[in-house]
Amino acid sequence: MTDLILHHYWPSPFAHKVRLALALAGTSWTSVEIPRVPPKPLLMPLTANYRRTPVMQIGADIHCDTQNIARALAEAGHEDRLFPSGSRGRAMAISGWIDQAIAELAVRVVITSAIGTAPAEFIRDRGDLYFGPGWTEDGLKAGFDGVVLQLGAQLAHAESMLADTGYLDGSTPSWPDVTLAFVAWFLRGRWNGGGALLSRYPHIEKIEAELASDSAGSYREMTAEEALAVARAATPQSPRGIDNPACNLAIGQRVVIRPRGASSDPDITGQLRFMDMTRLSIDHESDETGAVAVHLPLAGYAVRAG
Ligand SMILES: N[C@@H](CCC(=O)N[C@@H](CS)C(=O)NCC(=O)O)C(=O)O
Repeated sequence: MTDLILHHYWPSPFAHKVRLALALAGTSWTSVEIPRVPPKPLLMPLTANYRRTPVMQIGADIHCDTQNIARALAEAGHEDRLFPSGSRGRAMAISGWIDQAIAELAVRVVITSAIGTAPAEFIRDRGDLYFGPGWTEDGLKAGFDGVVLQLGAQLAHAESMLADTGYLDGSTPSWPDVTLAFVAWFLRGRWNGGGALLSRYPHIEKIEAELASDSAGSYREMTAEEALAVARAATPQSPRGIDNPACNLAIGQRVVIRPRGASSDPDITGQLRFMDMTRLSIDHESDETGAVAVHLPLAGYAVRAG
């Protein structure tokens, strides 16, 4: 099978989500380390300017966003391990809720608690990315206690969902549990109040511990230059076409894509290649990569003619 090349950095929580999924899938993978803040000159030629972490490369097919990466892993033969209950839709919905409702608050807590210790450039970059225009360090600090209360409430909902089987979807670990486990890993590792908060949620801690047991899985390292050469030597294998009645765009049309909401993310641009009900793909070309296909989820991203 073609290599699963993960472009990531080890402290990245969303990358950890995918590392846990790779371990759950029991598959080997290839690690390319990328910078924590831009510039990312050896990544962004591959992604048509998507700057976030992680990115999964399969030859000349470039998968952005963890929800879309989970789908790519399922399509690469790991459906049974990631979505054992048979309902990928339900699993994606639960995972999406955890990303939006819990991870978002966890990021706010961790970044706020890092003010004064993390490099100012890092705080500025993440503030512009996550908190919208006009955010301030003082505003984050003033809201901190209230955010911790909200986070605790959302974790309590997740904890109660685990009461029956110990897992979020069925009776074995799956993609939604991976999502909860990455948030727990992030809170525990990066906020000194994380351990105390999590100790209120024994079912969540159990999932965290179970999935962490082999969290790096089996991987080898590759340089970013080698990964670009892999893309150059390959051609995209993903399909073309539109299978979405709400799509008013045509194949080959130039499109602009942005994460929903106000953020400093750069525009992602390319020619529309594919759209079904949950995925959007564009064709993109650069000297470094040749022709690649870049894939994103529709949920959470705004696309328009460009
Ligand atoms: N919705 C995205 C969120 C990814 C995300 O925000 N990742 C963080 C790192 S954990 C990020 O990109 N930070 C800025 C960067 O790495 O440049 C996903 O599920 O992949």
